[in-house]
Amino acid sequence: MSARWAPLMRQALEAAEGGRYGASPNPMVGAVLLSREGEVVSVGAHLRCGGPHAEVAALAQGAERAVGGTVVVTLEPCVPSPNKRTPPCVDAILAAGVSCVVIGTRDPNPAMNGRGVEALRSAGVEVIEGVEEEACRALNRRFFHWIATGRPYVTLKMAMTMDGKLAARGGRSRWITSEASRREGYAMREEHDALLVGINTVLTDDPRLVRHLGLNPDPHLTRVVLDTSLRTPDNGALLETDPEDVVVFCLEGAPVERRRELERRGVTIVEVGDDGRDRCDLRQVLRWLGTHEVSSVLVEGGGEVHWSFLKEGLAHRVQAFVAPLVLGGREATPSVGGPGFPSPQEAVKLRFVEVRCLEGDLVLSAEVEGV
Ligand code: AOF
Ligand code: ZN
Repeated sequence: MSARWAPLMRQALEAAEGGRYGASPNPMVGAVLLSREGEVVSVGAHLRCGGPHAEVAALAQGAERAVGGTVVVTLEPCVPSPNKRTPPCVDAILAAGVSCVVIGTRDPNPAMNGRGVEALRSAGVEVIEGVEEEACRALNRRFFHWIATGRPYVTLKMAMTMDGKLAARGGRSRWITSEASRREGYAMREEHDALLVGINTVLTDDPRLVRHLGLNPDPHLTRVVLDTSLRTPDNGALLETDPEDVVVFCLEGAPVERRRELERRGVTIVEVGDDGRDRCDLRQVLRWLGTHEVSSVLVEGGGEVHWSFLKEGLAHRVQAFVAPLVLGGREATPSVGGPGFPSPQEAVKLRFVEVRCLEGDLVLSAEVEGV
């Protein structure tokens, strides 16, 4: 039974990719509409948060052939809920006279979870569930995590030498990896809701942290700095463009006049508790971001920040761009700093999910185990 639907679900999954850069914090969703005779009528995707959902996009292109037809969709169709931006898909499916809906996975959003399936069945629509379920869940790993925990999914991005250094003694890091690696790193920015760095990175690199590839229809990107005592300079590159997209987390007792100055520039300052080591409590940071529609965060260093996320079990994925260089040096910046773990048994365990060559560099992607 499911064998018949699997290729169509894969087609819907492919269509869902259209939302990779624009759908967030909504999930990526794809849908295929089949006529009563089983022919593919149209394909739709949820391309942009606030735009039409995948099912609605597919129906809009072939409503006249939808009667008695089938919708194959990667995620359970949505039902009415108070905070929604668009009309519910279940209503559109019923209005179109579709008689069967094939679903990849249920929507973990508590406003939906199972209600879409129930609403369709009680209206007499046949519902087939669980086709290519694993792939449909994997597609929206970040959304699933955010909806379930209220905290964003965290990816650490590191550009390092083969001996694991982010910068040479003295702090110089431009450029370790190839242009292709850097471009791929910029593309990662376009598919995350926020970028995060530590104050040391701001002070050493003076980064702009902007999106400039134009892949995401929304040029605005929340840029986050962990800055316990508000040392973020107000004449740096970070505040040159869209300072109102910048959020700086600090500790209680940070200088009031610095706070006023940054707020005057439009920066949001959020005070959080300390983590016991005079650093910002990352759980509070992530909770704040999660409640402000940030479903995914790309952490771009430095080494101390990477350590904090890994040590606290708050990083989910690590992506390393490894250049064929050796910097060496006891004082060079390690990709992960902090005091380190005392033994390999206590180390953070990863699982490699991809290894690639990219213009002379290696790209290593790993998932953190047990988070
Ligand atoms: C679907 N098809 O293509 C998507 C769904 O604010 P709204 O109206 O865009 O609704 C957002 C919620 O709808 C989102 O949190 C998720 O539960 C669901 N996403 N559902 O039937 C789609 N993107
Ligand atoms: Zn919907």
